[in-house]
Amino acid sequence: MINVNKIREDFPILNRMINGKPLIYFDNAATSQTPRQVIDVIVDYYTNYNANIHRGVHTLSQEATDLYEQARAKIQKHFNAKHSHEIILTSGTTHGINLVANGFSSLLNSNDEVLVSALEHHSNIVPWQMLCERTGATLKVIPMNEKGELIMSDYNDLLSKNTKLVFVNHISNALGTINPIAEIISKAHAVGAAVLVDGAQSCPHVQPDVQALDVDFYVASAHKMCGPTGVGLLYGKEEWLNKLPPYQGGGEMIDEVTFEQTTYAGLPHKFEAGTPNICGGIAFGAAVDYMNAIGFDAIATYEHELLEYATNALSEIEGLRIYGTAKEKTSVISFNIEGIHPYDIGTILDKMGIAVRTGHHCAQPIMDFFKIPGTVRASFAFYNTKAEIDALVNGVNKAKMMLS
Ligand code: C6P
Repeated sequence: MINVNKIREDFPILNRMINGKPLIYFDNAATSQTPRQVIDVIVDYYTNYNANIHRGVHTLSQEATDLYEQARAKIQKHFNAKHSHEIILTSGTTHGINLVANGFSSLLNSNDEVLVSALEHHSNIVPWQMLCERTGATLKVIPMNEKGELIMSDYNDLLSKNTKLVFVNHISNALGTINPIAEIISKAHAVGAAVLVDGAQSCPHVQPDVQALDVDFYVASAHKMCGPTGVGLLYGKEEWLNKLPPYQGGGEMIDEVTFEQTTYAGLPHKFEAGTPNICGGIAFGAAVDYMNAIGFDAIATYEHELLEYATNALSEIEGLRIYGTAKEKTSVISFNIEGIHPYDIGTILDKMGIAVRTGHHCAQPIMDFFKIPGTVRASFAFYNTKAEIDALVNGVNKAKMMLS
């Protein structure tokens, strides 16, 4: 059970006033807020042991290295990866996807096909389009229906012996749809294709088990799960990570360098060129601890309650249409009011202290599907309350009155 009042005490930012009103933060799908427990770890790092890692014999460097590697081990445990070296610490989801897409440049040719879902964020479209340009491979799209659910019969038809890769998000950022990734993965494997799952939006809500899913690559960002920006993870099965060439060259990713030739370090360092986001990595570990202490079952149950409550209340507003009505859905509501631009609603809500995202949410193909320029998106986290949702509904009603 979530004790929301107690949890809210962990988030100093929730005491802020915006335009003279208490902040109501409903832009959690863009980035989540940071609890004191994680902020303290960041302050402690820069106050007490800021140093470069894997390089120094001195105490500070060793302390920082130990804590960074402990964070990697926590993340490994959280995602149930078999080995800690299967966890590559990246700068975020986008970095992880680009790393894999770049690696596949030498593994694909013009007879190959790659499948992307219609529900993707631009981060899980553009790197693959660039890969197809480099290799001549063909990009095909798994379509969705009006509810924002992938059409699985079409997916079955698209799969063939030419399919080499499938990339799909676990949860859609624009609509909140939870995709049937276990089924997507097993069907892709049946034709010999590898699967990358974009977990940017799932990791704040569920605890993925990468071994149970048998997924080949799984990527996420710490800043969506109570951690800092600029850090994330790429999980890759050991055999895949060994097959892919390094993404960037530089310090740390080498075994030996001469002017004639360089040999590369083993995993995970082969993919971690340069000084990493050390403080961010350690704070990511603290964020994982924080969320686990609350518990993902409790988080999912509570957020589902918020989703139902908000869906029912918003649906009462005449002229309001919710986009994304999938049966399996997380706590994201995208909506528009007939005849009113989403940006105008977002601006008026901000005057009331309510933070939502407006626009295409970096998912323009989804907006094109619905033939709209964008939506208002309210995304809820475990520290939000029903009283805040009441204020949102009130705010939307007022905005509607002012703009109609
Ligand atoms: N979506 C949103 O408001 P980065 O920026 O690398 O941390 O995450 C990119 C990304 C990739 N996939 C999905 C499904 C995402 O939702 C995001 C980030 C934010 O919806 C910011 S655009």
